Amino acid sequence: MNHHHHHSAAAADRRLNALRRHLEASSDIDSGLMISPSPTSSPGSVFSHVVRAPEDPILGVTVAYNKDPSPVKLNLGVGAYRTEEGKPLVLNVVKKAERLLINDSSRVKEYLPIVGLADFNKLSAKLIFGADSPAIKENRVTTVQCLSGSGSLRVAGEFLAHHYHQCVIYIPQPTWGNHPKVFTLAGLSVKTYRYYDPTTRGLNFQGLLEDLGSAPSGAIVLLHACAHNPTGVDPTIEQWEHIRKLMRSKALLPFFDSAYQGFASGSLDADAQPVRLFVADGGECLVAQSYAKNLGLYGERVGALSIVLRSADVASRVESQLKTVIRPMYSSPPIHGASIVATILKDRNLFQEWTVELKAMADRIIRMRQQLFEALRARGTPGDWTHILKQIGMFTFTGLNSEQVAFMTKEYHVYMTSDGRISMAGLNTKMVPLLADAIHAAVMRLR
Ligand code: KET
Repeated sequence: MNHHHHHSAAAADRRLNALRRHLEASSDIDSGLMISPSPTSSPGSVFSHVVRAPEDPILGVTVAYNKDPSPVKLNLGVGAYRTEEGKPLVLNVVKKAERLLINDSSRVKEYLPIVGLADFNKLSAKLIFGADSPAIKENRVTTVQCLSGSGSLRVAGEFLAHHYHQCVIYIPQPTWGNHPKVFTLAGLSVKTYRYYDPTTRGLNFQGLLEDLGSAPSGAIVLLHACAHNPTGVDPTIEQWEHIRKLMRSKALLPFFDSAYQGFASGSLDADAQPVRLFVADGGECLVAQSYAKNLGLYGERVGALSIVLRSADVASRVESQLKTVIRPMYSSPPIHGASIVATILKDRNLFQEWTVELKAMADRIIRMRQQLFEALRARGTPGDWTHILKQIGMFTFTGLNSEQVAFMTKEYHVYMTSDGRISMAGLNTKMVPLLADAIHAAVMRLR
């Protein structure tokens, strides 16, 4: 048995055990939305022992919302942008790009290569690392098209589990609920580092430095590139620089999850600064990019995994191994969404139009923050709600507890995740009073 196979078998073993642990744990997770496991056994089925799994803590909120017959209801669960009219938004540039694609009679539906659309990959790297990035110029970056942000994280996880010397990955506490599941099933061993301080509703910078400082040398560290989910709390650029120095001194491997580029500040370049800081020192890192939010391409499942390496030679060998991860998983990625993105990114005018539409989405979210804050102040809701204004990106981490959330859902038909996170992108002016009433009542009743 060669080294590679031995390593794969160990990873597969870890995956199986992790899956077992996960399934055992999930039968007693209280997501507030869980449908109790049905004891009915259907004799005759080889699957009659299968126990009902709980709904996903985030996507399950939408399932519950859809079932609610109330004419007035509000879904602030999933991070998906809605207009002032409460409707999903297809960006104008996306419609334009799709029209161009349809009218181009030379286009075919052939399989893409395993790594996806070449133009899309090049342009995606440029978008996150910057047009004049030396790493790109020196061919030290490999980029592969993946199934949105989630698929990029999973492909990276599997690659790391097979080819990296350290299988421990540190994720922030708290983080996006899917992170621990994705990485555990990929074969990595998940640990957390302190990130959020509930008492200050800000960054626990000291705790973060201590935890990364005592992480084993070489450990992988998952970082939210901007607009941290669910807390809305990002390090300042000075704090990022501090984190970078610490991580490089301990050879910790940075792995950025970039699901909200442009949604934090409204500027694509500004939101990429933390990533570019780490690339500028010449060191290595990984980046998982999603176009779900910033181009509104949620269901098209379009994203990219980039790995920055020390040399072009290593980059090309790493890419060859990414292909061996992808081919048996889903063979090759879908063509439509990536073609939309490439069409927009390579055309100066379309790109410009995108930045305007993106800024408009970010600005509407900021207006919702102001309106919600004012509405709570007008009601005299007890507590300091300035964090609604201070937090960054799509979400407000309200500080409401799971009982208060359950109360708001039951009495006001306001849906959100049980950790108190609300998607500000799902809010609109008409619904602010309902949300403010619900929060006010929850705080008064269940303090
Ligand atoms: N990373 C982060 C931090 C993230 O919040 C999401 C999605 C993703 C990756 C993956 O998105 P994708 O659609 O695979 O590109 N978050 C929202 C949606 C979800 O949970 O699936 C959310 O937190 O509501």
